[in-house]
Amino acid sequence: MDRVTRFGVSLPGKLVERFDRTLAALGYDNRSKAIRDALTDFMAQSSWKSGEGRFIGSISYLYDHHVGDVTSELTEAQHRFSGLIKAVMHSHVSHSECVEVLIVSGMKREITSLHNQISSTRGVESCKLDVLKEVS
Ligand code: NI
Repeated sequence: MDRVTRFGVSLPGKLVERFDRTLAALGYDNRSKAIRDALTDFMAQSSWKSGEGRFIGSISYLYDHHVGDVTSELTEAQHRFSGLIKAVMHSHVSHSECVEVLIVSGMKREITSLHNQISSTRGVESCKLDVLKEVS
């Protein structure tokens, strides 16, 4: 693990109170771990906004498998982006609905392209991209 650096941060009292309540609700027992997690997420989101490089993340989506050709269209998309997709999880969450989660690792433009393709497929009700980290 990297060497630990201590630094002081000045924050409004009300923000600290809200932060501590949030930590308690989430089960954190110290601020350092929560701040580390928040900073990591902040940096992943900002590098995603400004960067063009390689990223690791997930694309999760819910669809009704009875609608049109949704199943074969999603399968086609997965084959087209097979170099990007590291793992696929599928769950039959109800009689008609399926949820899939794709673990992706690759160039931002490819991840964006796959996300847009899945989001715009007829039958997909909800599609979410979650970026975890920029790969250096
Ligand atoms: Ni299913």
